[in-house]
Order: sequence, then C-alpha cells, then structure tokens
Amino acid sequence: MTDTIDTSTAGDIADGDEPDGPIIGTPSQRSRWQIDIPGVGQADLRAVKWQLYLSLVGLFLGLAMGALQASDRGDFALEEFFNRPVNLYDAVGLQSYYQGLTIHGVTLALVFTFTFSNAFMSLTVMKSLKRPLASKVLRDASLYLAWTGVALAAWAMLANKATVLFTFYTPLKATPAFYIGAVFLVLSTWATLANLVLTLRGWRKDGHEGERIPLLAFTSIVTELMWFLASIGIAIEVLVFVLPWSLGLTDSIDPQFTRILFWFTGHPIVYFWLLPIYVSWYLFLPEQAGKGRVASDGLVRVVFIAFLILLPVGIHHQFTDPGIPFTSKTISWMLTFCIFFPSVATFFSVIASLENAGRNRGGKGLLGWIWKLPWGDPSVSGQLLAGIGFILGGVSGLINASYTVNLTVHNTAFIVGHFHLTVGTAVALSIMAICYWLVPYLTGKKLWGRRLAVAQTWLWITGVFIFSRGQMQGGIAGMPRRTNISQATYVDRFTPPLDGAANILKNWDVADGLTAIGGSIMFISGVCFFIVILGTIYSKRQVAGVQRMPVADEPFHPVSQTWPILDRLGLWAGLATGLTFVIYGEIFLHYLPLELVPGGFQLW
Ligand code: HAS
Ligand code: CU
Repeated sequence: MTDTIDTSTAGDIADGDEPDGPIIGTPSQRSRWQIDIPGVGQADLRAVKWQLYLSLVGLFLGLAMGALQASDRGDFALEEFFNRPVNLYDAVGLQSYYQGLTIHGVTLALVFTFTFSNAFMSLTVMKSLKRPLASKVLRDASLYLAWTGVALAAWAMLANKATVLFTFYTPLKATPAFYIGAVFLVLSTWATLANLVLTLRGWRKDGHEGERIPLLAFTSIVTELMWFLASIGIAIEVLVFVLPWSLGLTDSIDPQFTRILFWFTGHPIVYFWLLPIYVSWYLFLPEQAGKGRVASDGLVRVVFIAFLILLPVGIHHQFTDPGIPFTSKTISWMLTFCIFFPSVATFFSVIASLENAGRNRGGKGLLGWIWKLPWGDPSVSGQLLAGIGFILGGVSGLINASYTVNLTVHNTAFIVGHFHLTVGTAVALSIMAICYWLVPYLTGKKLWGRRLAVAQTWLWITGVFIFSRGQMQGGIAGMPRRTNISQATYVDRFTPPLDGAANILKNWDVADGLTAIGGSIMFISGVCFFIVILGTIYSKRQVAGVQRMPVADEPFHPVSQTWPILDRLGLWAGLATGLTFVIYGEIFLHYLPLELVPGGFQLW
C-alpha cells in the first residue's frame, strides 16, 4: 500500500491553502518535509493535531489523579513513614477522593479516548482514501465542540460541582455544565463520523463506484459507525432525562432506568476505545515490526462487523441490578461470550502478522522470531507490551462475563484490575506507543528521547501488572471498588495475614500496597511519556523528506478473495439495530412505566 508521491508542488503553496498535491509543513520546512496523503493541507493537519493534543491533556489530568489515588492506597505506609496522616488531595486543593476519581474517569475514559479517535480515525481515512476530509465545517466543528465540551466539564469537575464519577449514576446530580460538556464531546465524535462518511461518499463519486472500500478506511468507519449506534443510549439518557433534571426543568428521575440507558452505551463504549487500537495492531504494527502482512482481509472485516452487530450486551454490567428480567441477563452473558471471539481471532491473526514480520527480519524456529522484532522501537515495544497486557485483560473479561462468578467480583476492586489491563493498557499504552510515530509525523520533528520512550513502555507494563495484581487480589478478598479505602471504617477480617508479616501487613494491606506501588510506577511511566512527547514537539531536529504512515502491505488473503457483502455497511448497521431492538425491547417491556423519585444528591 505504498503511494506514489508527487512532490513537485512542494514549496509553492501559501499558508491556509488547500492544495491538490501533497504538501505540508511551515513555509520554511516545506521543501524538506511532507506527509504522504495527497491534498491534505495545513488546516487539516492542524485539526488532527489539536484533537490529539486535547487527548493528551486528558491523559495528563487523568494520570495526575491516578497518582493521588495510588497515594490513598499507600496511605498506611505513608502514615507510618511520616508519622502523621498525609492527605495529598488537600494539598492540591481537591475536596475529596471522589472528586479526584471523577476527574480520573472522565478525562481518561471519555476525553483521552474520544479525541484520540477523532484524530486517528480522521487521519487513517484520509490516508486510506488518499484525500482530505470532505467537509471543512464538520472538521472544525468536531474540534471546537471537543475543546468547548472538555472545558465545560473540566470546570464543573474542578469546581467540585460534578463529583458523580464517570458513570454519573442518578440520583447523584451534577451541575448542567458537566452534562452539556459531555453532550458537546459526543457531538464532536458524531461530527467526525459524518465527515468520514461524506469522505467515503466523495471517494466513491470520484471514480470508485463499485470498488471495495480499502481495508484501512473500512475498519475506521465501522469503528465510528458502531460508536454512533452505541451512543444513542447515553444521548437519550442525558438529553431526555438527566440534563432537564439538572437544569431544574423536571424534578424527578428514575435511577434504574437511566442506569440501563447508561450501560446500553457503557458497554460498547469500551470497543470504541479498543477498535482504533485494533486498526493499529492489524494494519500498522505488522509493518512497523518488519513489513509483516495482514493475514486476511476478509477476517479483519468480519471482526469489525462482529463488534458492530454484537452491540447490545450492556446488561453484563447489571447482573446484580433489580428490575431487569433474568432472561435478558442470560442472553447478555451468552452474547458476551460471542463478543469474546472477534478478539480471539485478532489475537491469532495479529500474532501471525508479527511472526511474518519477525521472520522477515531473520527470526528462526518456533519462537525465535519474537526476539527479532524491533523491541528497540518504542512504538513497537509499546504496542507489543500492550497486547501482552490485553491477554490477561481479556481473560479477566471472561471471568466478569460468567454470570455466577460475576456475583463474586462485581463492584469489587477485581473489576478495576480488569479494566486497567484493557483500557488502561491495551488502549492507553498503545495510544502512547502510536504517539511515538504520530507526533513526529504530525509535527515534522524527530522523536526525542527514544531510549527513554522504550523504558517508558516497560515501566508501564511492569506498573500495571503489579497494580492489577493488587486490585484483583483485593477484589477477591472482598475489597469494594470506588471506595476511599484509606478512610474506610471496616477492613477485611477474613483473609489470613501473610506468614511472618502478621504484625506489619494485615487484611487488605497487601492489595493496597501493590496497588500503590504499581500505580506509582504507572505515573512515573506517564511522566516519562510526556517528557518524550514535549521533548519531540519542542525539539529543533526536523525530519526531511516525505513522512510515511506505516501501513501494512496487501494481506495474504487479499480483498479479491472476500465476499463483497462484507462492505454493505447499511446491512450490518441494520442487523445491529434489529438485535438491539429485540434485546432492549424485552427489557423495556418488562421495566416500564418509569419509577420516578424526587430530588437528587450532591454527596461530596
Ligand atoms: Fe470489560 C467491565 C467483560 C473487554 C473495559 N470492562 C469493564 C469495565 C471497563 C471495561 C472499563 O462481562 C468497568 C466499567 C465500570 O466502570 O463498571 N470486557 C469483558 C469481556 C471483554 C472485555 C468479555 N473491557 C474490555 C475492553 C475494555 C474493557 C476491551 C476497554 C478497552 N468487562 C466485562 C464485564 C464487565 C466488564 C462482564 C462488568 C463487570 C462488572 O461486574 O461490573 C472481551 O472483549 C475481552 C476479549 C479479549 C481477548 C484478548 C485478545 C488478546 C489480544 C492480544 C494480542 C497480542 C499481541 C501481542 C498483539 C480475547 C488481541 C503479541 C506480542 C508478542 C510479543 C508476540
Ligand atoms: Cu462490557
């Protein structure tokens, strides 16, 4: 998939113009630095860059809160060391653990991930269809909506007017600015999707009628389409129920019904975080790892379509909730087991591409290719380690999904262990690793601090393994999640203390200690990431020539061997909608009418 680049127009385009040929960089850089997407101008690139920077602002805030949470878990040790209680929340002017936890969840789960998708999916579609985004208005609208939304929600959270955690379960009530901010952020993702669809349509009209959608564009657009359908639950929740209630237009709310709407979106949202990473693992990582090829075009399409169709499994977050028929819970765990499979297929398929890459680099024997992979490239090492972390994340997902086992782990720290291996590693570490090629690509600067970047990826995986081990063990010993454990007046009285450590480490202390140590290592890793990225952005070392996106070559089983029906996006979206109606139809039929309760709470 290498493009032939016409560089002849470089140098004669004025700032702000949208040239027909490939052109990028400030005037002084133009003769030397270009990107490999025809027709993409300064303004397009700027929009992608500022979406990405917003994503990194989200990451930074989230990491800072994570450090505070780690300090809370390490409270018992800090107190021992300093001989007095230590409260870092007070020190930085936050009112409570829960205020910090809200900022942590929102900035990481919503801001970091959504705006990364806006940036990355726009770029991959432009690359794949070899043209800029169709609508400049939608492109800019998406950017401004995202920044405005984040500013509103951030103000609300920092002012402690929205300490409702990222799930904003009612009757916890936040100030309207928080919900309006969230609406803007979701609208920014919709604007991006609309633009990608228009771009695809433009590509078709431009002499590509009847052609297969290139794989990179296909996967990116299915990701966004899946999210659009998924987000309808939260859109109804906020616009019809929660926002009017927060504005004082209505005075009562149905907590359980808004929860069902939340999890309608809250499950597939995790695949909106994951699928941009799958785009990278399938189509970028093998190329970066040594010109590995994708195993099968058709398989990748089927995997993405499966994520689209198997959208309505949100009830697996509500196995313990009242008001939901048991049949729906049963269907949900069965479908959750089904949605495990596209990831298993990804596991085998991506590793096959990596093996191909390792063998291209001279790897021999059953496992010898692994050591031949370019572990010294931080973008590769980060994504490989993220994949390794995800294996455990996936397995723990299956534990959660098993109805009876879920009754043991639900609402315990075990779940926190699970999702730091999935979103906190497969996604977060991969995004950081992708930034190691993406930021140089977008800024025309050479990556600064390459070795530090490699160390950063190892630090992250080390930290998260310790952290998740702590949380999972704590969860199995009954430690609740979302709880200011250092202030809890109860402790685990059942788990026997460690031999020989009885007087020092008791109850949940081991779990807390591992969480604190792992979380602190993750924070240090995050700081290293920002040092590398800022070092790169402000570096004086510019790259020369055409910057190429590392997209993998033609799959072994090419598109010519796959069914054309796979490209019928409308059909698959229709099937997803149909299945959703059947599953949620049954729930709503049993549930309605609403059980409204007056008032609302601001607890912390
Ligand atoms: Fe989950 C709860 C089930 C995947 C995130 N999940 C959560 C929550 C979050 C979350 C945030 O059924 C908590 C929400 C809250 O606040 O309450 N989850 C699953 C299942 C999967 C799964 C079955 N989760 C994810 C992903 C997430 C995520 C992905 C974020 C991105 N999860 C649950 C359930 C709950 C839950 C229940 C509710 C629990 C409760 O009681 O509250 C599956 O999709 C997982 C499939 C994954 C695999 C792994 C494949 C491995 C691959 C790696 C390849 C390796 C490479 C490296 C490339 C089958 C693809 C190779 C390296 C070399 C060196 C060769
Ligand atoms: Cu889920």
